[in-house]
Amino acid sequence: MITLHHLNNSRSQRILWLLEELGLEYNIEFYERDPKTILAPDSLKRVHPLGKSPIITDKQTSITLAESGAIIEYLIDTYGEQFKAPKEQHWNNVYWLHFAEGSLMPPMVMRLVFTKMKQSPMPFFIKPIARMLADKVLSMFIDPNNKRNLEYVESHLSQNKYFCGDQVTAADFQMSFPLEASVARGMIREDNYPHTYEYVKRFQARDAYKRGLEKGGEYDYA
Ligand SMILES: N[C@@H](CCC(=O)N[C@@H](CS)C(=O)NCC(=O)O)C(=O)O
Repeated sequence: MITLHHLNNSRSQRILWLLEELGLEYNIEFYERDPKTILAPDSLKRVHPLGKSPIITDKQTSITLAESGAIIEYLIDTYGEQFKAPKEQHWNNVYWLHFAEGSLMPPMVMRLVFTKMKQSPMPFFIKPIARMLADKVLSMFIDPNNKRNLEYVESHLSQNKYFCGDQVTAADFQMSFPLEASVARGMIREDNYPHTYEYVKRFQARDAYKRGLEKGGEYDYA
């Protein structure tokens, strides 16, 4: 039996969607973020030393695995023949699978951190300096990188229904989180990235995705 260690409002939603697509029997262990720090509870460190979600354990193969990309590869490799990319799409699938956490997520997380920094409480005489520094990093580095990444995704999705053509593959599960989070935050809209926006609506309309959403509880990005 597979157990998914699931944190509210997290990348773990990707795995729920995949588990539902695979039609596997599984348990969910729920973990709640600390409302102040938004960090995961320490109990997650008992499952894996880094204490980040998602993590799966699979009794059948005695494996405990973290990193959503690795989990997606494991599940598809072990149980999901139907989601394996066709041979000619293999490297395309590998590329987008890595792009999600390797290139797309970092400047998105930085945007969140620097935007939060501007709003956090601090002595009044530091506020203008902190704000100026944050704005400079945002405008010089973070925003241009996010824009370039999203334009690249948009151009790919203007020609492809899913990341590897007509078929859902590992790349789609992995790309779903940063893209739907960007829709929820207003970075991706119908008027600026129409194909990416449509793509997000397309996978969110799948029955398995909806079932995963129902089972996972609190998730602000759908
Ligand atoms: N690259 C990892 C990132 C894992 C990660 O940072 N998970 C976040 C949730 S989206 C987490 O557990 N945050 C809580 C914490 O850092 O305490 C993956 O793709 O699984």
